[in-house]
Amino acid sequence: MAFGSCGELRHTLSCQPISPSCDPGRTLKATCGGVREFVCIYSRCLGIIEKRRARNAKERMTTVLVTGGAGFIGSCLVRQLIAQSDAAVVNVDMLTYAGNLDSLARVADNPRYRFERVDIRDALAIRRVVEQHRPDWIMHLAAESHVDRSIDGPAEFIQTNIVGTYVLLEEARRYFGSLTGAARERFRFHHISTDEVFGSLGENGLFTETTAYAPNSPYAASKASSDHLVRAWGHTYGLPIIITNCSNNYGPFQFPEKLIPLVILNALDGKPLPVYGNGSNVRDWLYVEDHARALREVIARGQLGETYNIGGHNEQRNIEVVHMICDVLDELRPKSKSVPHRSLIRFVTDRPGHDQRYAIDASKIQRELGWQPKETFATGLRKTVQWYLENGAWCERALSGNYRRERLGVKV
Ligand code: TDX
Repeated sequence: MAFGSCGELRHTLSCQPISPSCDPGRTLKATCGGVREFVCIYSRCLGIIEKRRARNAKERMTTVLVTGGAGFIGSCLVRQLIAQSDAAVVNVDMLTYAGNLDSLARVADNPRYRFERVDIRDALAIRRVVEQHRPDWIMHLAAESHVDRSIDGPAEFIQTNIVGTYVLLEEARRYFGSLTGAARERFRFHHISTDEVFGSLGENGLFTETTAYAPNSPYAASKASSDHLVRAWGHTYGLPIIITNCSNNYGPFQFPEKLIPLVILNALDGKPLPVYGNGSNVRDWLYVEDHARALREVIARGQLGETYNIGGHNEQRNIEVVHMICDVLDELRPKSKSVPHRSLIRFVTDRPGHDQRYAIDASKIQRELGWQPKETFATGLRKTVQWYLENGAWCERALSGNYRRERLGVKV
């Protein structure tokens, strides 16, 4: 055997003189003591090289920098990208109270996954990360996201959601300016936002991509501001941006300050289930895996400069959601035969400025990209309850910080 080089890979080639019938494309110059030429007799050789080339090109195309990848939606996106694509993923997360690396345990050892503990407001750190990993796509999910917390302390929301997005946009612009050719063509900055920027609906109507912004809470105002910044960086500087606005997400790994996980965990502990006001507020619930799938469609095939609404076609009153959770728990983990979980429900002081109804018209993403949710609310909710029942350790870790499931955002 001799050792030969065929350009890309080093192969062990069988010593064999070039034969006249040899396909010139497969003729490889190899030396054996510097005197003889050899042909690669491995017919798979070029095929392997081509496959590797294609895979490398594909991987180059899909190096994704995800901000907030240790959060609820971000971690779902990271898990999907690793499990269902060839992309390399760089997770940039500061690990605030809602960030949890346990949510990424199943991808942590994957060679295509990298974690960078960085604050998105730290321009130099972001610059270092971007220059080191040279992403093709930036998917920006890092945000403070709990309305009740934004009522108690809006400053963090201004800092992370507005200033953080500004810093990221500037670093993306700087990096984009250095790109040429195919890398420049490929680059995308995708801002993941919320339907709360549109304000509150009455009994009828749906939020479309052209609905005027009318944010009501400090949280919603901070997300609306960041949407505007992203749009302006696209319009003024030509940064290739896309924005998505999504309805309420639910599913595994959601921090238990939000309605669904809070109600599940309180019910399991026999604690009161707080329903704000009279429980008539409506939300449009989307299973988080469906959302992550939509994000992947949008960044891969969405129109530059466009916004896409993402929703679950699943409008429910809060009290109905709580009833459904109680019913699933009565079946899977009965409290007692005579005392159903519904007996724990308590109507409590309403949230200040509480938006009455959110509902998304998701026809644009369905029409243009063929996306629609797979999960119904009944199937998704059952999976979610089941997950919380089976993942006590994750829940304990999530509740091991300062948060004690206390009521937030009541005082104004
Ligand atoms: O204990 C509760 N009791 C209750 O009745 C909590 C935590 C909430 N609620 C109500 C308030 C809302 O009407 O349930 C509804 C859902 O509340 P949240 O889970 O806090 O979500 P919401 O305020 O609707 O905002 C969510 O959707 C849009 C997310 O938190 C945002 O991050 C997202 O952008």
